[in-house]
Amino acid sequence: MVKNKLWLLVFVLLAGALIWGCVEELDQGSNNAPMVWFTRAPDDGEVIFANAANFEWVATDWDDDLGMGSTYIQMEPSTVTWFDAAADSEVTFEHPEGWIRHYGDNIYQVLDLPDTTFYFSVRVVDGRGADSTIVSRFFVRYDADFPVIDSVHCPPFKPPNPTFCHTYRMFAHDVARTPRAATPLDSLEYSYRFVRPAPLAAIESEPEWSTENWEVEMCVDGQTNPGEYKFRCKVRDRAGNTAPEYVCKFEIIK
Ligand SMILES: [Ca+2]
Ligand SMILES: [Ca+2]
Repeated sequence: MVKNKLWLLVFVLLAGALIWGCVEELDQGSNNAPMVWFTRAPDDGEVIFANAANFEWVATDWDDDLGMGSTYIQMEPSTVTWFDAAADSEVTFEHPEGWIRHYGDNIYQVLDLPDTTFYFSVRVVDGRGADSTIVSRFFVRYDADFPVIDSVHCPPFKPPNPTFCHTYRMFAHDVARTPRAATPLDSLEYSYRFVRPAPLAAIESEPEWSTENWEVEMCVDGQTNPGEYKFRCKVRDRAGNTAPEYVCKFEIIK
């Protein structure tokens, strides 16, 4: 019992010392800077294929003095002049320059972004002047256009032999608002489906999308399985835009 009381006394003394220490620190003007982080924003160094970006952030402070504080945002660069090939004219993106006081909810949206590297910053200042800044650096490569399939190397509609192997090759290129936003040739992804007469099952690309899928060999035993064969293929860019399906077919009549 005496031992328990002793422990309680030690605990009370320690807790008291701790609280006293904290109070003293506050009296001496110690202040924690706010903690700020994005809950929605492009990841650092992320390439976005949209021409708009959305930001959302959380700010908190151990000292609970954000109520008297203020928030600022900054977009860099704030002015960009670029050539819009689709509109055949120069266009200027403009955002208010420098740190802008931001009121209300911790959300912000920027629209009509050109294909440039941007830095979006949020600076939160607490009621006693301590501040924290977070930055999202991202690359805009706006692309809403699907790639173009230039040609597919198909066998003739009436193959000379009923049994043969054929290598399908797909040739495509991408288009976008600016050349730098278009997907490079070697990054285009292809998918195919070779449909054969029943009871044969269709052969599908595996994985469904791959840069390797642009070339594939298919073998046909038309002696055993005559009928119509269809090769259906698709191509997509890195923004996920998919070209209309291209189909080539041939027929083996028994
Ligand atoms: Ca603080
Ligand atoms: Ca594209």
